[in-house]
Amino acid sequence: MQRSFAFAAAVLGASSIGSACAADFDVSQKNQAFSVPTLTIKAGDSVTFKNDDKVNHNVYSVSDPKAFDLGSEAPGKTQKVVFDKPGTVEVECAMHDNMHMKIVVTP
Ligand SMILES: [Cu+2]
Repeated sequence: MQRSFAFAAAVLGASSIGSACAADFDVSQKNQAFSVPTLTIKAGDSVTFKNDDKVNHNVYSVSDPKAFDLGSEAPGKTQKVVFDKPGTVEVECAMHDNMHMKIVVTP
């Protein structure tokens, strides 16, 4: 067990070490705001972004540890993003300038 894990980690790289005990966190968008201003997670964890609003949102980030763009997301939709590198990820919405949150990814 121990040996096969070490082997897999060596072959697949650092991101697989994180995902071996990865957690998933929920962040929703409601009333044109993110449900939390800041979220601290570990490398390898994922965040499921849910549009709990009556309007579309377009969640994205241009931050170095994890740049992503979920595109225009309709009410009720969810999308999961894996954060495999440590660092601070500033998350925004392309449609609403006031929407902003921070995801701190620890090693
Ligand atoms: Cu929005």
